[in-house]
Amino acid sequence: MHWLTVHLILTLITYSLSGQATAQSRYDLVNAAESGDSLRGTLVSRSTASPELGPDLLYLKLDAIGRGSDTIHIKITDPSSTRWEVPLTLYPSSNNHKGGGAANATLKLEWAPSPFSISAKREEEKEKSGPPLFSTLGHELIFKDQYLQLTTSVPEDAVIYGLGERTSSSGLPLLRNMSYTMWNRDRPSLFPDENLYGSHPFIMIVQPDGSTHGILLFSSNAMDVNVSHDAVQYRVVGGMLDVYCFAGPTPDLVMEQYTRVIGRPTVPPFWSLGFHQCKYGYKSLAEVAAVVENYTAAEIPLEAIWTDIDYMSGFRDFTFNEDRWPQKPFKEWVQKLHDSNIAWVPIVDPGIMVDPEYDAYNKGLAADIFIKEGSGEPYKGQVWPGPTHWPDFIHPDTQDYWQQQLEAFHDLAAFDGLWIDMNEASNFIEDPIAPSDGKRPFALTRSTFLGSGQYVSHWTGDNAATWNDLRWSVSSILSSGLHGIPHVGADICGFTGFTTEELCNRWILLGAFYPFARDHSDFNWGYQELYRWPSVQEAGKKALGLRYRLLPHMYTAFQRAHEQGTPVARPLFYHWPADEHAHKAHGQFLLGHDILITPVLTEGATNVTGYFPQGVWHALWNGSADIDASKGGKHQTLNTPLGETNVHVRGGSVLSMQEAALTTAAVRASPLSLLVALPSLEELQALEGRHMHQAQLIAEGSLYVDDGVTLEDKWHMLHFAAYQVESAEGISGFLQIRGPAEQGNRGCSEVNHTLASVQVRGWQHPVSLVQVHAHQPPLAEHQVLTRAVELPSPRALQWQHQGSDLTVSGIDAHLSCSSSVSVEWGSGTAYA
Ligand code: MIG
Repeated sequence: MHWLTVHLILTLITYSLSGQATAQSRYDLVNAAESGDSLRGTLVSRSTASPELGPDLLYLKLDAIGRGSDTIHIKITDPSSTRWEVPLTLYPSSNNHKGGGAANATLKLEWAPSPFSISAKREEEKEKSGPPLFSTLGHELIFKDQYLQLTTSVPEDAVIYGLGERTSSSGLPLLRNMSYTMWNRDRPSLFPDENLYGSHPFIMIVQPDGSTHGILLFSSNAMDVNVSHDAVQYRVVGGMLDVYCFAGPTPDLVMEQYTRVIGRPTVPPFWSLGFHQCKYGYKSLAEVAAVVENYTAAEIPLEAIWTDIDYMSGFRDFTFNEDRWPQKPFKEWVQKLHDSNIAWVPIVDPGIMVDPEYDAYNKGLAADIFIKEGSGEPYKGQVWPGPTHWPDFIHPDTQDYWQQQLEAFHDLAAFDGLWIDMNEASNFIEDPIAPSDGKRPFALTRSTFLGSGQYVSHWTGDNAATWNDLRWSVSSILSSGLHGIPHVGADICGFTGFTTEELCNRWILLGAFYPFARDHSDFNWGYQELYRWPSVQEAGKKALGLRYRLLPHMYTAFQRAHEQGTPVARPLFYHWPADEHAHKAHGQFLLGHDILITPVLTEGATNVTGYFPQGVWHALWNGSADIDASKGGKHQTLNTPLGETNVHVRGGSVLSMQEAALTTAAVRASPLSLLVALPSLEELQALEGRHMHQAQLIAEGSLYVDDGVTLEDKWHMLHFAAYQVESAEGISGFLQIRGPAEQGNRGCSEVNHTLASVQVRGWQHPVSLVQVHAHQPPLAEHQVLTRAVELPSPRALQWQHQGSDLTVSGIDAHLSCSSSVSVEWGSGTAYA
């Protein structure tokens, strides 16, 4: 019987069994051997389950390793035959359970031999009475050739996230009593609540007290995951049971543990954080060149122009249609784009046309890298070009073949990145481009799987130009981040269908803060470049202007994603897991830890109600209101007319900003300004009267610095810390800038910033003196600075104190890797 038929029948027969507390494992554990961090043994079948699905495997091998660490890895497989396993070559070799910092919880295993069950619990004393994080106790375990079933209990009152990729119409949390299918397919993302282009069998489970853990089923087989009121049941059609349990106990630590297994996200090249314009259906080189000119004329930032399959000759990869996209003029045009720091990104589909006149086809046949039928002939399918073969991207020779094709194509026109579409048939993308100058690759992919974030950026596929799709895009991008693919965006203004001026206006106000920001539309529908409507042009300028100012902050968040797996766009619960309202803030997200985006997502609306977790939120968007939620998280309605949105910065943070510009190259060349967003007055007052002359930390932040393009391991992190100090003369504050907090294996980056200004938001004390000091060598933290040396040119220094905003400009301090600079303000002096 075909597996699909089996699967369907099974769904009908066994659905009613799911979550039954009385069910038991059909296996006994024999020859159990515990040693060190592992438990190993043999599972022996006791009785038959669902015989209509085929015979049970009588003997299984159990390996459970990692007790005493933050990650337990349980693998159950057939010892007597080779079964499908996700190719481990695609994952970090450190793919193991070891590691983790002191904050990580650790796990212990509990198990019963007959009937066999296995559970993982945190070792900490206070966890004793709590529910296990993973437990098969009381659940059936079934292992047949084409049907594997594993169930774990989950707390009834927990919120569960994960199981992408789908467009969720109900927000980010998973619903209970729902079946989630994992099976990659070319299904437009405008259809909500269905499985789409990617599969990520990972869940994050957050209990009411905020304690968080994760479970990963490391399998690429088709499966249903049934989430019931008290259990999560995996029904898989092949492979093996390969489960990881991550102890957390915070969302951040779960991400660290999870991405240690599947691989950490790559840091995208800096330029790729700029704004991208794309369309399926651009008719010619002349048309696409005019689009770029119109952007320039409208003074809207444009970082990259994309071309869809339109440019190809008969949809053959690596070719140009000579009538309307002649290669020579195209190549020259790309050169001109590069002269203005604009990138070109073409689509390259994975399918190769079957055409004996076509070089890529002949070379592919000769290299013997196409996916084959059982008969040994290359598998022939049908996509854009007509008859098509697909390279087997995990074949050892495919990398060379693809690389050669891309190099030849790069000679035809120097692309800066690649766009990979229609790749659901093959989940795995090996290092997708390695341009000849060996720079950091940029590739955007539609299909994804566990660990794709190591290599690629992602867009959410074919959404529609509707208000629902605008709203749904928030949880789609957040979900991608939780699956380790932080560089993600949805097609701005909507792909399918005619967008409207109002929708496109609202969409750029949201999309400007997607980690990946691209406007893209479908062939049959109208044009939706931002300059097409004056109001959208204005909204685009303002929103992208703020995005570009925030690029150093966003880029720093990408480095953190790379180091620790932390998403760039984060759901509110990520930092407030014990706040039930944070779990329901479906229309908002954080960029990094410190920036909160609250867009209008409803047609005709001119205000929006957002949730503001405990703290003070300083408005960063000009015209938006500051929010004081220092007494507890609160909902607040914000007046937000068309053309406006809400962006807030968290009190307690130091934000790095550069100047708005039309290209990211110009942003990188602009001076740095730091925004010191202070906590509430009450919090600051609570620090007063403690110790005279003792500096109290009031805000913190960091900045990642590298050249933005190469793969060289030369980078550093600057650290910013603002303090408040009390002396007999009054209260003063200072911001200390120090590097390197961390640096690359090959040392610091040679890139230096020039600090132009510091803005302090929320300073309520009088200011009569502002000074800037350079220190050498760096001084110890939490100490009042003493050996201050004035900077050579303090004459340009200016400051203004209005309300509680203090702006210090004209600083002109050079920030290299080893700099130590401080900016001091107040009525007394912090420097004794
Ligand atoms: O069958 O290349 O999702 O972004 O414009 C459609 C044409 C193929 C689907 C992608 C879309 C792209 C389109 N592609």
